[in-house]
Amino acid sequence: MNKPKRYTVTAALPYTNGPIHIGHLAGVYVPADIYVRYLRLTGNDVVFIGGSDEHGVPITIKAKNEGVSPQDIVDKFHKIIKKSFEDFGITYDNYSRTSAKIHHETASEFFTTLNDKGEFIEETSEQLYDEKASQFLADRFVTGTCPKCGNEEAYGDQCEKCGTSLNATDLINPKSALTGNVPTLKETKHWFLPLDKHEAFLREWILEGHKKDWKSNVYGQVKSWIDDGLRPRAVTRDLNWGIPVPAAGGEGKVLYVWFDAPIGYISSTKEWAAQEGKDWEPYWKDKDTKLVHFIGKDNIVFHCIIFPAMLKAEGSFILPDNVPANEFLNLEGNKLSTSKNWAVWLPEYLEEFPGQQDVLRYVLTANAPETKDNDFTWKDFQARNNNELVAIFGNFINRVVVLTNKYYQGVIPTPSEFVQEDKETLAAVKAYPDVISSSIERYRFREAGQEMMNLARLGNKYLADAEPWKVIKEDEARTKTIMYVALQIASALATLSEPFLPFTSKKLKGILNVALGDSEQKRHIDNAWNEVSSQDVLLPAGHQIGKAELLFTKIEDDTIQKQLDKLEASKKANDAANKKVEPQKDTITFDDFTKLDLRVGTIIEAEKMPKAKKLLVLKVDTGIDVRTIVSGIAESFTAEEVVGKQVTVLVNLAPRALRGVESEGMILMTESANGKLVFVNPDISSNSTNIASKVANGLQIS
Ligand code: B3M
Ligand code: ZN
Repeated sequence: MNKPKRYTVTAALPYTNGPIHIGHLAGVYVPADIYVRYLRLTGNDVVFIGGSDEHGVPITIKAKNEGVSPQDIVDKFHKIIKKSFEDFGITYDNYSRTSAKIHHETASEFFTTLNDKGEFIEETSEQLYDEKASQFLADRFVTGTCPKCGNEEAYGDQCEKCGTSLNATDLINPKSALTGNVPTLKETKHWFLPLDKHEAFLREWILEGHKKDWKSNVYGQVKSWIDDGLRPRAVTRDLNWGIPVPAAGGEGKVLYVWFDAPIGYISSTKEWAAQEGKDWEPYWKDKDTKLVHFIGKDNIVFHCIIFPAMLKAEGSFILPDNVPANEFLNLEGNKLSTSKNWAVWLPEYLEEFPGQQDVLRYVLTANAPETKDNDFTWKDFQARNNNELVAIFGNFINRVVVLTNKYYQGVIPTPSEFVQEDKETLAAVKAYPDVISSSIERYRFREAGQEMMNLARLGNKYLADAEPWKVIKEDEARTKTIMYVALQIASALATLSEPFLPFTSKKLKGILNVALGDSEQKRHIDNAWNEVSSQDVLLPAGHQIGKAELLFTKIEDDTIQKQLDKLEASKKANDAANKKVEPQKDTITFDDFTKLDLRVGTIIEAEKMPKAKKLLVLKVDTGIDVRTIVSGIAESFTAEEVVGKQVTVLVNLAPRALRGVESEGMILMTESANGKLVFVNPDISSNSTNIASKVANGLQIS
């Protein structure tokens, strides 16, 4: 498209069944906020839309478990989530909720329009039913094996492992999440959106039209979905929490959450426009509007296939220009998980790192899972804060402000002649707005954030090389020029850092005593960003700045250790909760037991079995002979570490061939209390004792 007239930017509506964590922030909300702040700073007409997704099965399950109503759950978490967004500077123009009246009306109307146009198929079919709970099972009410990838914990609407969107009846071995029952089939009527009917359009629009500009992870998922063949998809459910189906025969049924939730973007825009006295329609219907959806990778099919098919079927809406979905963020090497409490929750972060929202925003941007899943570690968080924010950005600003106050009582000095380095530095600063823009416009926020930091680096290096603190002793005129140049860089940073570090930018603008275009004055459209390139003077001589204040503070090791300890505690609690004790096997007789010939042996050689992950080939001195034993311990022990070990060997086990190697006996292993594989330790000095007989005499093998 040519330069858009306006932008409608949306960020996924979070399910309102818990607070949000760093994964949400990194994947969706920080990039979306960087994008809109940048658009505002470049003078664009942009509306940033969000809200809470308050329908859907997980909310009803949580309500049921806690013995409260779904409304209680969403009221509680809507407030918490909305506050987290405000706290972290996510500058929505409107944050609505799908339980709002305007949303119920908008979604009902949308459904009715499609229904009246004959865009649905009404069909009675057999659906999964839980006899015990007297309830149909769809979406998260049912789990089973994914027909595509074999994941045994796929849900009735989606497999989170391979991303495939499923119908509940597709699941192999379905099981009710409510009662654990195996569901039966029962007839019920539903409205289906015939996605197959829209296949040709989707193919042309995405596969041909957006091959180049959509991210390859997004394009790839969409392509494989379309190539697999699209099928009609039910857009109604037999539930009582949601938006009632506004059609004859719809009693007792509600709209499928993924039908109503994306319409939430439209309702939220309407709500905003009404408050602002604006017309919402151009933001959704004018072809010169650029619509961009920020989401996580598990939402791709809904935003790239189902919602566009709905919009197309309705007929009067524009389609997204881009859907820059991110991959997932992991935490210290493991998948973020609410149920395992493996997460950094935003309200908790704020309690433990008060006022340090920008540090988290910065680290999450630097590590954003843009092209692949990525890992958040507390050590990296500390390093990026101490080595980049404190040592580069903070240090540069602090030196500039302290010296300006010390030498000139905070008044920007008049420069004399610019030498080569000054000119080069000022020219380099002017290039930054375009460099950062180019990354942001291609949705490469990591790169953009690093370029912003490069500008701070440039400032830091300029000062370190020019050494005004030395020059002042012999050349006052030169010192003034140096400080003047450094102050221009500081001013450029105040503007260009805003999308990434909004709190810092604000503080810096306060210190520099400037009212530079600030994207939070949303209705004030100017072009502060481009002024960094177009204007020779950002801070004029004679301007009075304020006193120095620290922008960032060093994070100490013990602070980080506290966070690591917290995660360790989660892990322990989880392991304890998940520890399955195997039931006792059938009893054996004493005679059965004495048949076992157990000896203490010594491993004298060991090597890995080629092409077998688990197997080690051992030579064991049993006292009777030296024999070969193949043992499945290679995932817990290396060949080197087992050589010389004393082990307990069952020597009269019938030999058998494993991968072509004859194994004559078995090494006894067991699991320690923390689930690690350990040798049954003979702990007996004399070699080749018949342990079975000792045990029979009351001696324990530990
Ligand atoms: N609530 C899923 C999620 O939170 C869903 C997004 C809706 S966006 C319209 O991941
Ligand atoms: Zn799967």
